[in-house]
Amino acid sequence: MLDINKIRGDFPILHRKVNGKPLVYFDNAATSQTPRAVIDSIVDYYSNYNANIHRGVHTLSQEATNAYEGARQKIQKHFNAAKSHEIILTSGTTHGINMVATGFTDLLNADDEIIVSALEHHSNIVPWQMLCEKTGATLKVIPMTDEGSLDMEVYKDLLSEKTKLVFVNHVSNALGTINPVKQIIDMAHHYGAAVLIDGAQATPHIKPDVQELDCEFYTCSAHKLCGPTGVGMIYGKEEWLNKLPPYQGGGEMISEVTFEKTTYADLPHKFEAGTPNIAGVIAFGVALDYMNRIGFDEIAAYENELLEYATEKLLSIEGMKLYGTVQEKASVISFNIEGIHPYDIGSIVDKLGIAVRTGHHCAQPIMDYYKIPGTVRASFSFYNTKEEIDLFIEAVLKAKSMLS
Ligand code: 7TS
Repeated sequence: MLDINKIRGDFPILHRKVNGKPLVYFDNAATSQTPRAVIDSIVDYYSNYNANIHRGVHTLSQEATNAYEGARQKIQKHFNAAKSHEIILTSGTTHGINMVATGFTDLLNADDEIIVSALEHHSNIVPWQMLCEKTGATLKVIPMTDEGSLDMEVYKDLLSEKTKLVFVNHVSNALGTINPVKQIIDMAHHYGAAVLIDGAQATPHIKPDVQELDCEFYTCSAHKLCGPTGVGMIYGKEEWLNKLPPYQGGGEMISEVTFEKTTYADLPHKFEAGTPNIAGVIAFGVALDYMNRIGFDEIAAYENELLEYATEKLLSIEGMKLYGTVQEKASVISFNIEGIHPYDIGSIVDKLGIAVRTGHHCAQPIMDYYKIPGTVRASFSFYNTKEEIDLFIEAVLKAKSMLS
């Protein structure tokens, strides 16, 4: 059992008011809120040991380097990567996907095929379309079903000796569907294809084991799991990170530079050109510590309770249409009320202090499938409560009566 009151006490922002009402924050799939321990770690860094890393003999630089590399080890442990240099620190999921997509430019040819799913965020679609434009390779799409799951029969048929890469999200940001990634990975490996898993939405709810999954790449953003914005990681199997060229050239990623030839640094530095977000990476490690202290099993069980509670209450509203109705779901609810634009609901509930996201959620193909402009999306975290869901339901009913 989680002590929600104690947990809520860790998050300063949860005590503010919005439009004169206590904040109810249900936009966790966009970004999660930040506990005091994470905020303190950033203040501590800039107050006490702000210095550039990996290059100074002086004490501050050594302290900053130790804290930064210590965070990498925490991330390695959290995801159960075999080696710490298989963890590349990035600015977020988008960065990680682009690093791999750009790196594959020289590894694909015009006869090759790569496979995406219909449930992706734009950041796991557009970089691959750009890769196909450059290489002439073909992008194939695993279709979705009405319930918001992937059509695995079609996936089976799409795979062939031509398939070089498969990239899917672990959890859909727009619908909350938890995809059968282990099965997707095993099926791709049967044809020798590499797999990238976009873990941006899974990592706040699930503790993935990259060795057990056996994926080639797994990427996520710190800001969705209680860390700061502008930081993330991509795990890559060592042999694959060695195959890919560096993403950016610059300081830190070299072994030796002359005007005739530059040789690159070993992993992970080959992919970490320039001064990184040092405070952010350290804070990412603190955020993982914080969430692990609470426990991912406990988080998932509690969020599931919130999901079931909210689903039942929402379904009792006349004209309610939920999108994403599979059993295996993270705590994300997407919905519309017949005859009402999602934006109007979002605006009215905001006046009542409640933050939800409205629109296409950067997943336009899903909206096109349902032939809708967007949805209202409420996404819950372990610091939310059933009382907040009651306030939300009241607010939605109020919006409905004002708009219909
Ligand atoms: N992949 C998925 C599945 C996502 O949900 C997001 C962000 C990204 C990638 C990109 O992450 P970033 O940290 O690099 O921006 N999703 C959302 C969302 O659902 N609402 O706002 C951002």
